[in-house]
Amino acid sequence: VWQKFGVKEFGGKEEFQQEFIRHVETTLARSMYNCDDLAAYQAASQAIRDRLIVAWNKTQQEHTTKDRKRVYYLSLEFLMGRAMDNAMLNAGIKDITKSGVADLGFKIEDLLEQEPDAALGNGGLGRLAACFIDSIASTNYPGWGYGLRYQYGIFKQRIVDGYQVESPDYWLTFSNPWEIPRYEIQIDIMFYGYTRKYTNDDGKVVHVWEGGEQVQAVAYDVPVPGYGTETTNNLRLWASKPTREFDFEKFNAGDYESSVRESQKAETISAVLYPNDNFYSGKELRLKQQYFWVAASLNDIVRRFKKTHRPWKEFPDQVAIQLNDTHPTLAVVELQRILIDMEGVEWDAAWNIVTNTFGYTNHTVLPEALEKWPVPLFTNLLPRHMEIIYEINLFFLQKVEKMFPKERDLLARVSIIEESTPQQVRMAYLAIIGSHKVNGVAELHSELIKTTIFKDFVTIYGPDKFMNVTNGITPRRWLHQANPKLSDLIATKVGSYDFLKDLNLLKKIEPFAHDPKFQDEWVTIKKFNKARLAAHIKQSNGFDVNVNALFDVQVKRIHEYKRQQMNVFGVIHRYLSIKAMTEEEKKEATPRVCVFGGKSAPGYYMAKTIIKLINAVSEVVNADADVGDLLKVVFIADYNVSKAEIIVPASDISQHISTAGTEASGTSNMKFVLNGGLILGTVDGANIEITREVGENNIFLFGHLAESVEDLRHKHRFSDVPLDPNLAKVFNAIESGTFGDPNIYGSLISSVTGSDYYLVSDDFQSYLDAQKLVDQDFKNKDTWVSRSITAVANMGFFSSDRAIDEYAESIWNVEPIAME
Ligand code: 26V
Repeated sequence: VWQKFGVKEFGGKEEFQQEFIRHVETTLARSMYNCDDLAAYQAASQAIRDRLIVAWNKTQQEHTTKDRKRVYYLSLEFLMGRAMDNAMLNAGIKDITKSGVADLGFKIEDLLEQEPDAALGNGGLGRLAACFIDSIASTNYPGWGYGLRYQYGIFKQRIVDGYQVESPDYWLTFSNPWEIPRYEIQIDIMFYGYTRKYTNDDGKVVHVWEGGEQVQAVAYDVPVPGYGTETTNNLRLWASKPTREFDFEKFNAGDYESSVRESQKAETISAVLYPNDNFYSGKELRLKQQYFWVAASLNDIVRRFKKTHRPWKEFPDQVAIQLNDTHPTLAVVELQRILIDMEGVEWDAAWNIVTNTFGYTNHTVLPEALEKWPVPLFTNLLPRHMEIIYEINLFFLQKVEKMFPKERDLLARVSIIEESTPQQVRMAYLAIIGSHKVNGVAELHSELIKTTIFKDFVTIYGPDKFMNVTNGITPRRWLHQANPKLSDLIATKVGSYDFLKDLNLLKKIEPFAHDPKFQDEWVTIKKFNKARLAAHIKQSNGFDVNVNALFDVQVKRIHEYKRQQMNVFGVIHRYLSIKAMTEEEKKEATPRVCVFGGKSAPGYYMAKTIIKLINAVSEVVNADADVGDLLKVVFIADYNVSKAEIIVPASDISQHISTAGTEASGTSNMKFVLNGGLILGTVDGANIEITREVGENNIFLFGHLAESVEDLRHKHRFSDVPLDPNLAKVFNAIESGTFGDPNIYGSLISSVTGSDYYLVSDDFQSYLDAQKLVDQDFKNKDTWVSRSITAVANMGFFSSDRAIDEYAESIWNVEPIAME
């Protein structure tokens, strides 16, 4: 089946083997007698890479010749995971590679294990970017990703004495076969310095920016092969290097050491990914990263446009740029600067070009995640950009004043500059003003941004500028790669693997939801995947879990708004209930394995305390002979993309239990359901649309709705709200030392007994009720499996291919290019 759309340039198995051996002997300078799994992985990936490069070249040539509009996805994060399996699948060469290495004495699974994750992202936002570029290639859009080539990805997590301990993720130790360094593409980037203006011979005022520090951006290209298509797009990642003539003066003055030290500083710009998820901290190096990456990318895009010799006004007909959150918002200012300062375009004409080029995607309403840069820091680092921002703001506020002459407060509210001490640049406002479309990532979220954080902008621009594009996931990685057996079973009913390109074809399995044979096969696959996870748990955590138990999973970044604390309080409640059961009652109870995983931002005390509590509970519960198989608690360390590929297919239930209105979309919710797990969740983010698609009988919803959240918070602030009685019992157990030193958990408990900002107590009873229903329903195996099948059958909407089509149609105005 795969061979059908294999990359044409890739010959058969023998050719692959020849290439493999050649790479072992020449590229790696090893012999076949001295080739371990790591070397074999490297040789195999070199052989695959060669093919990708051929397809890549062909695609780029085709796109250049056809000269149609391209889309550029600017994201500071691309959480790609491993590349090899994906490259084989998308290029249609998995079978020949597999049997090719098998003949030579290697197991393909062992080779795949050798690859480190490309973990250049924190969580949902970064993984979404990875799914999106897969879909852009798979649906034949001419599109590039632009990001940073961090030397250190998201830190590695170990659990020591129950606590998270971070260590650096230096992922480039053995070089990276999936990137092509482009040493010839070097772009000078300026920082600091000062601005001047003068009047030129034509009487025009010209602005110049004399930078104080210069670094160089070097391009690294990562081919992005589409699935079942010849299209291979590009992900261009920038690395910072010292400029050629770094600090010549010092060098010549004989101060060699400090000269080298200075030059090394340049490399720190792209050295490390900031490990915060949904939290902003105004570090200068972070702003430097943003400008470095934005300036390099725009320079590249503009250079490509200029080669076509079109007039500037056609720029938006050739170029669409999507801003993944506010992190690349400086691109708005940089493009305006290029046009007016470097290219001599008039302000208004330039601004038209800019606003027609950009689209902005918002990914969070959490106030602590919104970027605001202090004006003094900004002015020092990017003096000319600050001037341009003032100008943009002035024109914008003049327009608003004209439209709403009597509303003085409005001007202060929507100004890009917040009048605090010090003043702050509100990046989201700048992104809105500089874009022609603004979108949220799920229906509820897109409504919320219109009625809360961006309300005034809806008044000013009207509602059409604001829209929704619900997130999606790539079925290639999240179904076929992660769960090949389920994909194969589905293919027997769909009649082909076409559902991997048109996910709505999943509908064809719905008639088999009650078919006993199909159900049996479905259950067998789920068991297999649970056994695979159980083996992983045995290896990493050292104990056995019962594969017949209900696997209940919550894996995601640890954050109070995602409410892992509510989950672990629920686990404690379950533990206390089991302790109080008679032997008869125990026989009736549903055994559970509660799986947790996720990283806390290194400086997030409360999230770290939650991790400690989960591990403390795990230790006590798992060692308690009274409990036996009825409850096991597992914290899987270092949750990442490749672990998700093992964990996601193994869930019976997964939890997506954020306080209503706080999780913009969530995307792992989609992954779990696509793999036959059901959701226990709140009425939040994409859970709402998942419910609509799969039917409310096939999801366990609970908790207060977003519209009640404000009132509830108000009540907590201004009156004594009694603590939920079951939660009180849980807190008593913690405070009496059941899980070790209770002092450790003091602040966690008082965050709930106090203002309970995330409404843990308010939702707790409803949560327990939903959990009880899950326990009961899981006993009825027939209905459970038919619900699982029905849910999967209705997940077509959540393909990232659909999301990309929506962006292409309503924001980018780009069309697919068929390869000839
Ligand atoms: C990210 C970062 C990264 C490090 C430095 C500071 C900082 C500040 C803010 C943010 C914003 C992160 C927003 C985010 O990750 N949102 C998630 O986006 C997912 C994809 O749309 C969505 O599924 C999740 O619900 C949402 O939380």
